[in-house]
Amino acid sequence: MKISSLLSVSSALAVANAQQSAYGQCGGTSWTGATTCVSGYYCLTQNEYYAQCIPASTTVSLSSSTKASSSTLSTVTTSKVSSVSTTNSAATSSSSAITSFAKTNGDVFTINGKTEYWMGTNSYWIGFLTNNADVDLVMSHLASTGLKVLRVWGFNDVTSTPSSGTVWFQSFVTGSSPVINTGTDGLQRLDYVVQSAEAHGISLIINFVNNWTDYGGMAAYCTYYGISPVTDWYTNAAAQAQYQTYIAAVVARYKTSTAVFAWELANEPRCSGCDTSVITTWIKTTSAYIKSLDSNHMVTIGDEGFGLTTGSDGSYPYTTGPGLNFTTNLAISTIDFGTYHLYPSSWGEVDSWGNGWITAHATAAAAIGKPVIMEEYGSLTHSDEASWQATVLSTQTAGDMYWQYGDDLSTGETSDDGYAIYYGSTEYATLVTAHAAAMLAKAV
Ligand SMILES: *[C@@H]1O[C@H](CO)[C@@H](O)[C@H](O)[C@H]1NC(C)=O
Ligand SMILES: CC(=O)N[C@H]1CO[C@H](CO)[C@@H](O)[C@@H]1O
Repeated sequence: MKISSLLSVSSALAVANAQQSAYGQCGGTSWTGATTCVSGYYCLTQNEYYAQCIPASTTVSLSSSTKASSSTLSTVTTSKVSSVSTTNSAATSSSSAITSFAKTNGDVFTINGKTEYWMGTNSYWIGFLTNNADVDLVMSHLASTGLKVLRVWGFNDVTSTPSSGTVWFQSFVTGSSPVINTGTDGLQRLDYVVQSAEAHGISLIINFVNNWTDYGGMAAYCTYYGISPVTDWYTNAAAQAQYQTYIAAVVARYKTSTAVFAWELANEPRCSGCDTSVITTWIKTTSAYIKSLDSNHMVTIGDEGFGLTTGSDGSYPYTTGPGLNFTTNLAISTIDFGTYHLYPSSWGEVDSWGNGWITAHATAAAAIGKPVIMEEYGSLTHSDEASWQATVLSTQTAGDMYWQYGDDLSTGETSDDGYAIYYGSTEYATLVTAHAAAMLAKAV
């Protein structure tokens, strides 16, 4: 998911003075209709093609209205207390600890010796928390929910060095060499995430760079090395050398950890307007490089699943316009499984369109003989997620991971871009706890 575009909303909020109805389109390339929203809604830019009117109070109301009751809150408080007492135990192994490396098994996975379908979720922010008890709280909630895999940002690139207390992993400061921060505000924060995941029996997908500018991304490299356009990042020797240096630094830290489910090349790599061979070559080179460093762990791409002939309805996401060919990339021998994302409203589609997208990827991956996961998915209204989950269950989809996990930490509620589902909320019970159980119950 792209996060920064969602943060730019507050400025849009100030100018909203009319007209598009709730959830209607309000902007995007070649959009000629209303660009402001009815009262109570604001125009959220989802991407260059699409902006949508969403409730102005999303952040506040989703988190408060979906919180079930004070009894829920007391549950949270109780678990928070108990998790504080487990802080020390994160270092030691518990009965839930994972003792073997995750692997593929045909078109499903074996995790900790068990071959099963699973549900997971995403938390881009967990490696940036500075309080160990908060990390443990999240991990204990994931474990008690029955969620198996958590995807986290393994990058945090900055272009100026933040003051102490702000977490960053790699800096690109003009006039200085790039710095990989292994200090207490650096990769030691990710170390704690891995340590806590190990203790709680949670598997991690860790990625290395962002397509988007949130937390630096490819743009941070491009500014530093003077690369333009940014799509040249994939082929620029200096950028790729530093990217591999960063990968080597992260992989070296967790190479032997059984909590790492897979390494992931990037969050949502795209190369709009490029021949698909650009990204395919980059995937081949990078995944082979990671395998040369670490043969224990699986490697995946982190792409959105664009460029698919199987099941195509001809709509933009099925085309190679964003620079990717899903089947060609999944067939690369050093890629263990496929990923795709699902945000119909960001892509100008209706939510029900998602069922075909899920089926198409399951069919395409089965033909290649590798597992596929729906790695991120979200609907601002949460109204069609249950039907997507039913499609996941009825197709050969090895796992699904909703975007994004929400919780109540020592610093307050975690961030909500409109998609968050909070631990303890009524939506959490139906869309997360119940679906996680259904995935684990599905016969392999
Ligand atoms: C991906 O590449 C394969 C092999 O060249 C081709 O058959 C398929 O049509 C391509 N997919 C798209 C969406 O162009
Ligand atoms: C580095 C790079 O190519 N970033 C891309 C991320 O995706 C958007 C949308 O397609 C592109 O505009 C960026 O160029």
